[in-house]
Amino acid sequence: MIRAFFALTLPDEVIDQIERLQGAIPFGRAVPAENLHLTLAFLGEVSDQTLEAAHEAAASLAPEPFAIELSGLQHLGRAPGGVIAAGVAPDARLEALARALRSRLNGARVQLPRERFRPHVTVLRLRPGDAEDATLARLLGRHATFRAGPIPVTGLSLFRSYLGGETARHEELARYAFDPMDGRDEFSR
Ligand code: 2AM
Repeated sequence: MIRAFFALTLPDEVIDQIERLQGAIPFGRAVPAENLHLTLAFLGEVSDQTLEAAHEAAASLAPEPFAIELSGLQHLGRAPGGVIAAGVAPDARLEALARALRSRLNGARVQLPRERFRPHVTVLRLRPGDAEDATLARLLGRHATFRAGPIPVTGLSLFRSYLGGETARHEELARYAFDPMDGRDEFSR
């Protein structure tokens, strides 16, 4: 089985801005630069066959390129302790892209966890007890004006995630460029 997800990648300038932000937060484990991404759809553990169906579904998307911006910080609670994530300035085109991808995946019978799309870029992971509620609230307040971008959305990527060790390793399996001039990379694994 293959653990996989679709995500947007970030330009170097935005990664630099996030690294500066990570440096200013005195707790939590910073997500390494090469792992920073914006998840559009998490597939979970899937078979080769399902991954192929997901690939076909994503390859059929052809929206116009657009750009988004990161805005503010949030505390999101999936894992114990939760994560600190940069939020995304509301953008209807991003919502539409995530909806279109999810709907094509559904159409291809690729099951997704029933999670609402909440665009964010995870920047730090916390362990329970890393920071008290009041400390977290102060941190989010202090960085409410955090902005980074623009992030050109000219394509999306399919990643494989290898767990184990302190941090997961992500491998880009395919890139789907929206601009026909960019060409499309072949799906390889
Ligand atoms: P996130 O931390 O930015 O939310 C690979 O596991 C990636 O898929 C993670 O970096 C995570 O991105 C995203 N993801 C979304 N839903 C998930 C879930 N239910 N479980 C694990 N990862 C999920």
